[in-house]
Amino acid sequence: MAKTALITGITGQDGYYLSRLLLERGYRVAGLVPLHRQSSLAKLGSLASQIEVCAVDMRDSAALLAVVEQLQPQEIYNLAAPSFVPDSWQDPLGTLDLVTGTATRLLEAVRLAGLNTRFYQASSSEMFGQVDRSPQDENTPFRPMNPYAAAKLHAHWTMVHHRQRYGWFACSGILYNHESPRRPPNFVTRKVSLAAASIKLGLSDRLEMGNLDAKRDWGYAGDHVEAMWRMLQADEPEDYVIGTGQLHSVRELVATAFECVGLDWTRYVVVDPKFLRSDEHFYLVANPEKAKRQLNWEPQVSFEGLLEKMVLKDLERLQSAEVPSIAQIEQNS
Ligand code: G4F
Repeated sequence: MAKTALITGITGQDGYYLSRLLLERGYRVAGLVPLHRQSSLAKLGSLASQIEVCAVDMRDSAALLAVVEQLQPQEIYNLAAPSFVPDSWQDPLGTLDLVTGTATRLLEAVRLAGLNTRFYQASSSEMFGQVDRSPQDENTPFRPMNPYAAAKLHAHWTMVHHRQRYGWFACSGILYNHESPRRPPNFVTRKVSLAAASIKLGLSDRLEMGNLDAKRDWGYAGDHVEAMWRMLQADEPEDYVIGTGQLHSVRELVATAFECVGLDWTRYVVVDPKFLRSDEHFYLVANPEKAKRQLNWEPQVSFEGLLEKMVLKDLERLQSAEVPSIAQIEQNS
């Protein structure tokens, strides 16, 4: 019989790639969607018809328990979270409730339902924060620097405590930045890919950026969801750092994306202080050796390959007027 997987945050970037992977592997896939976000189901495109959607209030423990009891999932992937880090400063408590509250309510639903469900918690490299060593691995101390990171860390420890107390198969994937053409344009990779494509097509003539010296370990979302799945198929429940192990600056990111369309970025990019961050960190880079060794996981898409994928997709979308250009987005914001 097909295994059932329940995914929270199914309409996000990772939800899409993970659903696609699980459907390809013969799973019955169910997704939780917050009551007020049902319109976002359109983001699942052709996958939507193959997914069982459960509309719930993520703050409603009884509703979550009812869904878990009804579906009896073999695997739960808890991906739901507001993921744009600066927003967490506007609503620290709301962030904590959504991130930690959802993880805790789901874990408790599994306990109350008496199931033997394997549980994946989407943790973040942001939890490492102000690091004193690079690269980071599973033994690096956590020093979160913003409400988002603190909330993710709380959720991570809640999962660890449930694993220890109840002997569950629960894992945390500590993921570094992972991107794709499905990334929303407020994140830097998509902002840049959309700008490069918009400028190439004559739809815009400049790009306002934050810190060009900031560095990140950028991987492909499709590769990272493969790691999530492998964690839940392993013999033992363990936590893993997932990233490419390569650090690139925002400046390199911009140069590489503009190169994809044959443009010299220095003619178009200006720094606007409104995009600078006071909680910036510079050296978050993964040591993914444990995942490579124990899960046989290896990223397949390079930094350059990722940006090419994103820029080409944005060119295609702009040409078919499927998305607004970067200039239109700025005008409306
Ligand atoms: O794309 P970003 O906004 O992603 P960030 O903050 O690193 O967070 C992402 O990755 C985390 C780790 O996996 C996740 F936990 C989190 O949920 C999210 O997925 O910014 C990346 C970098 C930052 O250093 C930022 O300061 O790009 C720098 N940057 C420079 N100019 C900019 C800009 N970021 C944005 N969004 N916009 C700019 O104009």
